[in-house]
Amino acid sequence: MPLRWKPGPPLPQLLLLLGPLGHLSPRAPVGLAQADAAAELDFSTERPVHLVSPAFLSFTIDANLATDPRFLTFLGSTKLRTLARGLSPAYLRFGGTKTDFLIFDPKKEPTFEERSYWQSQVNQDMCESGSIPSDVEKRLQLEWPFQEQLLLREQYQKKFNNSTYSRSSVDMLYTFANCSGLDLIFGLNALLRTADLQWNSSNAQLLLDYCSSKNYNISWELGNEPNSFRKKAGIFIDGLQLGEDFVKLHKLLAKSTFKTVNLYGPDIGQPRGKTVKMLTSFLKAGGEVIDSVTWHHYYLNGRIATKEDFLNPDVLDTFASSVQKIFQDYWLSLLFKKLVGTNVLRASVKGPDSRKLRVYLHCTNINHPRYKEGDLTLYALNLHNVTKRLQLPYHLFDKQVDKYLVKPLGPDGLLSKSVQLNGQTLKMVDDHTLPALTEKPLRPGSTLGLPAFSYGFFVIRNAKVTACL
Ligand SMILES: *[C@@H]1O[C@H](CO)[C@@H](O)[C@H](O)[C@H]1NC(C)=O
Ligand SMILES: *[C@@H]1O[C@H](CO)[C@@H](O)[C@H](O)[C@H]1NC(C)=O
Ligand SMILES: *[C@@H]1O[C@H](CO)[C@@H](O)[C@H](O)[C@H]1NC(C)=O
Ligand SMILES: CC(=O)N[C@H]1CO[C@H](CO)[C@@H](O)[C@@H]1O
Repeated sequence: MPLRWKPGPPLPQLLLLLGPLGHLSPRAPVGLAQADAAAELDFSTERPVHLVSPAFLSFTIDANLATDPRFLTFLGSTKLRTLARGLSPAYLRFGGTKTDFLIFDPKKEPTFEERSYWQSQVNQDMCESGSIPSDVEKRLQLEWPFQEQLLLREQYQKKFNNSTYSRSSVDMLYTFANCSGLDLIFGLNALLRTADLQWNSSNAQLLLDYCSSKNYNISWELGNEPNSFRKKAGIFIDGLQLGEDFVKLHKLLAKSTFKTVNLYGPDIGQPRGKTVKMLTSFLKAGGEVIDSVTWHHYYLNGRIATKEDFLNPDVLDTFASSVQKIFQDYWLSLLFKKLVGTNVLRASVKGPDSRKLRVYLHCTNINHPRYKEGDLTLYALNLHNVTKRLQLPYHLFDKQVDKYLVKPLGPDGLLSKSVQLNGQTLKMVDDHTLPALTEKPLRPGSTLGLPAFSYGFFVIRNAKVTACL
């Protein structure tokens, strides 16, 4: 199954991207004023249409965090690890534009910040004891906005400088992944080239040797959005060449302790036009050696979003940076992980509301203690600017349904820094503890109300759906 990085479950991002346009007033009456009838749902639950990986909804740490490796020390934060652990099982991809501008330097010394992190390890258990000394963390946090400016400037000017990272940086990243229950995927620099434009693998070899010596189980990629290498670095690499480079990397892996790890690629940008041609020729030369085809999908230009949503690019640009800052799509992702199982079923909305009322149906994740085999999880996004109601198919009409409705808190609407679940604000209990995600049981026979621009999960209990047994 192909891995698709950006979307995870597609909707958390989408909800955020609607931000500047949707105004959800928390005090508005929840739709009962609307006279229109509930939209009828149509489920086909005879058999799953797809099986997704339990790691569906995975995430990336942008490789630009290593531009100045001092900031990798953030990965020692207990709070961040607790948040990340909540989303396990998942892949953690370390990648992005900077992938092709990072060089491993095994002789480089750890930074002061990294050293103070490792020194804080008082006992043998890497995952229990470590955390950044708080003065170091505070100082890095103060300095981060300047670093962010620098990174944004690089992106804006499309001029990327090479940076080096040390063994300590690799340890930092691996420890974060391992202690958070995540499978690390590391993107190798594909812009290191010989005079005749073949991939120069010598730096990758150094990194593989180091990771082998530490017994690190890592999967690999080579390059990020190679279709725009010309724009980023003035070098054009065609699909065939890139395919051959992957074959070379595959050989290096086969010779190392990494025989069983995975290789993913080619991480092209939006698959259209010339980029599709590149993918086709890449697959001819390198298709045999990769475990999954990867490409990047951006909701910013999404097909699902309506024209009106994306009319103003300026708004979207500012919004993208806000999204980076807030990280609130986290809670949706957490709900998704806890409630949604791997079997995908077909669901649709009957009638004219269907395009803007997006519904998805899965078997429920039965790792959740409240639910059992045969239960269904419906999740739905209302893109309408008024409340909509959904009506379950007739045969499920009398089932008990648990609602998990997610709404932003306060006047900032979808840009709010806080999220409410069923009216309760979600926040960490302490650095080690995520809040309980408490359901609201609905009366059997109720319609499922979704306020304007809101997102809801509905677990249909005792549905006894055979495909989920
Ligand atoms: C590959 O890169 C290394 C390190 O920069 C360099 O020493 C070596 O000569 C390069 N090999 C080729 C064939 O260009
Ligand atoms: C390495 O990680 C992969 C998941 O990415 C897993 O399937 C595999 O079993 C692991 N190998 C070892 C030797 O732990
Ligand atoms: C809701 O959207 C419709 C078009 O879909 C528009 O005519 C109407 O003015 C909008 N109402 C509000 C309150 O934004
Ligand atoms: C190097 C490595 O894989 N370290 C640890 C990662 O985490 C698992 C359990 O969570 C350990 O068994 C590994 O030793």
